[in-house]
Amino acid sequence: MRSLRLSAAVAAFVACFAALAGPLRLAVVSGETVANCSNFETQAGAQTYFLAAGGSPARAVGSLDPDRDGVACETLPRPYAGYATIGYNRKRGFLFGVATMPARAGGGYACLYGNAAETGGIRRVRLFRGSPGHGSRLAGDDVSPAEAEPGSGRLLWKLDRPSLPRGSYYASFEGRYWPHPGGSSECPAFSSRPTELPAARGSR
Ligand SMILES: [Ca+2]
Repeated sequence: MRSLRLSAAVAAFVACFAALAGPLRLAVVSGETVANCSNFETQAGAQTYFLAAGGSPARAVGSLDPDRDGVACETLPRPYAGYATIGYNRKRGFLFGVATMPARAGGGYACLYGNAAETGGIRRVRLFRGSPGHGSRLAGDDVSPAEAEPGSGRLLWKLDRPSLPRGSYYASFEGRYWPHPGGSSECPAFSSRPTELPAARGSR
């Protein structure tokens, strides 16, 4: 099992998302903090920690993602969050991305459907330039709906953008319709990690 130090940045990030993560218990072994799924009460809480710690299909972060699909602790209960990416096809001038959603223990995948308007609608994406909390939304950026692939548990989206300045961008998947006041959503909003994208041809 790999281990990692709980950096100040990760600790701050986890504190900010304490409501999502629920009580967090991380075992400390010889001064190092070990991440495993038993430390978390919800899948979304584990996913939040996983991303803050630099998790990806190439980095499992302790034992949070042994199957290396970028989704942490699929066996934990709701709420659920996925692993999202964003990219830019400079030659053809379009933004694109995919979100891998948690597999349910009983079969199928969590949170492929649902948006702020409809519980049964497909997830919607909004695109931002900058960093989360400080990003500016791209004009005309709604990709509604994203395409859900129930067989693979993925959400796909694509947006033509022939003009694009170089910069850091991220995709944010809208949370599902809140079922009742004060209730908890099974599918809260989640975002890709901000990713540096090249400028479009002829742009800077
Ligand atoms: Ca996984």
